[in-house]
Amino acid sequence: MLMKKGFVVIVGLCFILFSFASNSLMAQEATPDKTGTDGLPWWNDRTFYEIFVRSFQDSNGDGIGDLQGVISKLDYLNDGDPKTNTDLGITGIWLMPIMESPSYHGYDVTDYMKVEPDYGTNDDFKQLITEAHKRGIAVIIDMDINHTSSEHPWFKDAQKAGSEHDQWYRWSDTKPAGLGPWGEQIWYALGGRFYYAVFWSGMPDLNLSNPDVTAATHDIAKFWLDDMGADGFRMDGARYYVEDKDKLADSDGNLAWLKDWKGYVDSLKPDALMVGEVWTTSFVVSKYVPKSLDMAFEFDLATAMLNSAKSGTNGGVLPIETRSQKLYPPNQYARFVTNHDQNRTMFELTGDVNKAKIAASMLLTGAGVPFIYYGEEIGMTGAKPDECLRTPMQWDTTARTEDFMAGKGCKTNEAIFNVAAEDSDKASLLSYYRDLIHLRNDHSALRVGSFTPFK
Ligand SMILES: [Ca+2]
Ligand SMILES: [Ca+2]
Ligand SMILES: [Ca+2]
Repeated sequence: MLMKKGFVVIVGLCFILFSFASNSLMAQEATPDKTGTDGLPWWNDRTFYEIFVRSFQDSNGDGIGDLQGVISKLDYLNDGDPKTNTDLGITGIWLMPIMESPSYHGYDVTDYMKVEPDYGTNDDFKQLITEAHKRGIAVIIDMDINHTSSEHPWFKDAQKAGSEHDQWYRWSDTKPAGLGPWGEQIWYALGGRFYYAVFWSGMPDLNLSNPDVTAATHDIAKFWLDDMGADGFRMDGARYYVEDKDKLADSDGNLAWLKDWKGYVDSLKPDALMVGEVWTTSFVVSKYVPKSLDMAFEFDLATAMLNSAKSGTNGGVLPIETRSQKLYPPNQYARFVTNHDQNRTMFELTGDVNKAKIAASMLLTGAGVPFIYYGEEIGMTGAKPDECLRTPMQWDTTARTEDFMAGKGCKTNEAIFNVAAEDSDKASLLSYYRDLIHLRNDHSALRVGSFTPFK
């Protein structure tokens, strides 16, 4: 059981109060390290920040965000000095895909051992790890092994039936009946056969039931943990790795495969974090934790928190918070409001800063490990299509565009919501996020405490 150092109270319509049973408000604790607190893993001491590298900061004037750009902005996230609170207080980063890819988003990889050239080099990544660690920031990376790019050399070779890589993907001589989880096409014609791709024709699913393919994914994990120094992985599309006939998601085989994969990762680096995207209801998500994943994103809770902030009512947050405490091992879930696949929080809250502050309060004072999508802390807006959820970070009033945004009609709000304007404004959303994250950093009750609801 958790030590009851403190508790968070949610009363009625979104009023959130704090109470500290044994920690005084003046208590200052050291910057969290990887030893963990009160017997919980190190990640429970962290607040993570999700970065889309292409849109964060450009370092070399080509207009494309890159790893050196991220390095140049680390002090914004955390200056490494526990005595200052002028930074955001971030203690973990999730980098969206950084491996070589032909797409703007990078979820379709062509070389798993190489940083996307738009973003820099493998050495740039190692430098980022060094600079982040210096500041007390852990770095996890997107691991995208359900599928490769259709441009990956493995898939190109696999198109020759009987080749070494033939059985690395899922082929059928005739087109199987049935559609995907969203009613979409999943079998695509190529060279007289059909291949399986659950997300998109450009991302053929790997045949992870093939031990050779699993071995290849082990090599990838080893490379990033041992050679490159990553602290863990965000497992993309973790419901879909292994199919069982018509069961395309959450099959028993999927959970078993992921459990084995996690065992391999733990054998390499026992404290590596594996947080997964299992985008479905909590009852299914919780089956993955802790054996197949260390943590998973709590989508039901995210929806409830957003609806609550939007409507000004409890919005079902309390029952889901309470349920999460029962479904998962203590505090082993990732809380967030929205991510790179969803309309931005500020869009959903129609630009209402006070509502955004309520959302931030729920995000940063609850159990589990909070993840903040870049720009959420300054109130960036953005609504589908996906490109418009991933627009350049608004450091100042300069309107920035990326090639991928062309023709998408993205509406941005940098004129009002930007770091420069909000930095010195004590009433700004940025200041509010900063205060809450530092409060969480300073008080273990907020990071690893238990939760007691009051009516
Ligand atoms: Ca660049
Ligand atoms: Ca600091
Ligand atoms: Ca799959």
